[in-house]
Parts: sequence; structure tokens; C-alpha cells
Amino acid sequence: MIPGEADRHLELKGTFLRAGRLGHGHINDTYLAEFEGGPSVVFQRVNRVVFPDPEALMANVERVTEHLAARCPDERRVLRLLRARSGRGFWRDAAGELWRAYRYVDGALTRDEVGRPREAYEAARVFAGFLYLLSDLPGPALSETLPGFHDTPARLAALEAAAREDDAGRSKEAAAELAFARANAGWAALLASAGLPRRTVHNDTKLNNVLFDADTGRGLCVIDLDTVMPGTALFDFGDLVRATISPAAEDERDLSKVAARPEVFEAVAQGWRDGSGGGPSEAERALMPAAGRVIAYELGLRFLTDHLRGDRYFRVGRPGHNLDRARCQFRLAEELLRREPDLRVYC
Ligand code: GN1
Ligand code: MG
Repeated sequence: MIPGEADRHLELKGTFLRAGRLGHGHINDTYLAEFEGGPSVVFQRVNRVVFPDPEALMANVERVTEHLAARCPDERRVLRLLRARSGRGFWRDAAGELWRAYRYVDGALTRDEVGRPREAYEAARVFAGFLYLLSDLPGPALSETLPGFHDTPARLAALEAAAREDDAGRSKEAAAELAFARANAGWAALLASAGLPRRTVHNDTKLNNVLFDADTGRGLCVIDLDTVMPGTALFDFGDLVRATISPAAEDERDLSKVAARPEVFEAVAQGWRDGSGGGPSEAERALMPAAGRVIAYELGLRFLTDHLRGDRYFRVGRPGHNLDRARCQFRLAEELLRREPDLRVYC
């Protein structure tokens, strides 16, 4: 069946062949559908627990994709949102679920971890280029669909509330992780209180949110536009560092595999410089080595909070998955601190 009853809402070319799950995202449900005699299409059901106002989110995505398409005519470099017969970039199925469709980018692949520094360079170049293309998005500012998304102090406060309320009865077994979060509370304000300029950023620059050209290995296209909204460039840079610098998976249980590789940091910093229209400001540059640690810590807080709340936000694949993820991010934050003297910004 075509996901989301899409044939009732969209003009689709060709005859439907098959559809299957796509990607490793933690939030939405994503499917790839293939058509005989027509282009492949990516369908997504938007997670309504995570996004309380999906229509505001889609208004952001419509503006962003239109702006990018006007700036960059290459079909494989920017995401193309398909318009429903209603003229909007989404529709609702009979169950009231909100769906959208993107043109599938052929000949591309995603990665979950960085093998060679070059891959990190390419991801950084493409994400920095994305911010650059959006730097002249006409006003007003995009809606803050998830307020305080990278407000690390607020994330810490949310963890404290979850620990106190202890809905799922898991606070006791997470005592060591809670202690880590509290012991490093001083990290929370590092980016949040730096007074960096707010602009349109991606806010979720994990490695598998960028497509690579399968033939050349070059970075191609930024995907997952759900959190594109106001923020600071260092949220994106920091998230990119935390997502690329370790050879271990985000949910690795063997914490001895978690490491901060200075050569990958250097590649990310170079890609960031080369992709943006001008290097970072002095204030940004000074905080670049710490940014990955703050975002790793923040993401650890979020995974731990979700574990304590009974896994309501991030999709889990096994019991204790969010706790494993939290442990891994906290270890990464520690490693990033330990290697910080070796993290050099050559730009
Ligand atoms: C989620 O949707 P996905 O999997 O690209 C999350 C990010 C986290 C990431 C961690 C809207 O991203 O903030 O950094 O998981 N997205 C949202 O893997 O919360
Ligand atoms: Mg994603």
C-alpha cells in the first residue's frame, strides 16, 4: 500500500511498485516508495507526540524548501517537498496523522558514523552551506516549533523534574548518570549564555541528516528539516562534532570504544569554514572546541530524561536503550573535555 493514502492526496507519476522503511531516525516514520515509470518518493508520518504543532512545523518546512530551491537549482542538493492537491506540503490520513512527501535523491547514501576525516569534512561543508543559504531567508523568523530545543539549562531542569517524578520507577538504577549530570551542571550555560547571535539554523546536524553522493563520496544534501528554526551556529557545529568525532555508535554499550578524534575535529572545523560564506566570529571560534561537549552532554540529559519518563520521545529498539544512549553521550562529553587541548580550529 502507498504510505499515508498518498495516492488520494498527491499527483504521483508511474505505477506503485513497493514501499519499505527508510533510515534510522528516532522520531518520525519514514518510508521509501518506488514507482514504475516515475521517481521514487520518501513519505514521512510526522510524530505528533514530539511535534505538538505539526502545521507550524510544515509552514517552516515549506518556506525553507522554497527558499533553498530558489537559491540552488540542482535537484540533488536541496530537498524537494511535494505539494499535495490542496497546495500545501502535507496532508492528513483518515486517522488524522500528518504526512508529507519528498522527492527521493537517487544515488545517495547516509552514514551513522564517520570512518575517515574526509567524511566529517564533507558533512560539515554541506551543513555550513545550508546555514549560508538560509542566511537571507526573508522574514519573519521561523516558528520555534520546539521551544528551547538547545536550551541546555532547561534540559537539565527537565531531567531533575523527571528524576523527582520518577514516572517509570527508574531513577534509582540511573543514580550514577544523574550524579554525572549534576556534577557537570556548569557545562549547561556555556553555549546558552554566550550571547551568540541567533539566526536560522538546522538544530539537528547529526551525521545521518546529510546525504553523500554514492559515487564520489561528496556531501550532497541536508535532510530532516523539522528543527530548522532560530538558534546559534554553534548548536549546529557542536552537534556535528558530537555526531562525528567518535568511531562508536551513538548507543554503543562498550564505552571503551567512545573516543574524541582530534583529526576529525580538525576536518569538521575546516569543512565548516569552507562551506560557510566567511569563517566563524572570534566569539564563536573561542567556543568551538567546547561546543561538542555541551551538545553531547545536552543529548545525554535528553536521553536520560526520556529513559526516566518511560521512553516516550525517542524510538527505542531494546530495553534500556535510552539509558545506554545517555551513558554513551556522557562518556563522549568526558572524552571531549579530556582531548580539548588537542582540538584545534584552523580557521
Ligand atoms: C533525533 O530525528 P533524528 O533521529 O534525526 C532528535 C535530535 C537528536 C537525535 C539523536 C526532533 O534526531 O535532536 O540529536 O535524535 N530530533 C528531535 O540521535 O528531537
Ligand atoms: Mg534524522
